[in-house]
Amino acid sequence: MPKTIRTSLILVGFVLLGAGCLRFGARVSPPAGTGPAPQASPESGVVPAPTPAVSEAIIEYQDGLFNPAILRIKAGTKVTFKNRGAKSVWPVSGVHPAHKICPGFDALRALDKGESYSFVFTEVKDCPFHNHIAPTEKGKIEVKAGE
Ligand SMILES: [Cu+2]
Repeated sequence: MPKTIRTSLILVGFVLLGAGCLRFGARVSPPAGTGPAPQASPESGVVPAPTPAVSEAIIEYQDGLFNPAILRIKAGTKVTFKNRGAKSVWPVSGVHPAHKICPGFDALRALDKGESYSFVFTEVKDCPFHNHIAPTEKGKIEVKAGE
């Protein structure tokens, strides 16, 4: 029965074609930028240069208080103010109302609950800060020389 044989061959052909597609599909590499960056394996003896650690510190604000109220950091540290409470906070450099001691350190608006503001302190100096919408709520960031 040549017709049956031909039909069988066609079916086998489709099956093989399908298997080939699956194998090919499994080998397709992810688009550039989505996978992990290639790294040298420890066996190769090539150790990738360590990326400089970005220092970060957090000051939480809740119910009129900054925690910590006094923070000592090294120059280059990123400080993030996080509002944990229902009351709004506007972190800004002292002294109210001029805010000129640490230029650029100003959230520029009030942060509601759950919002945050970050600033990188690069200059070695003391940066007193306050809540601009309640200027009696204060704290200080002491920026020391890095290593
Ligand atoms: Cu102010």
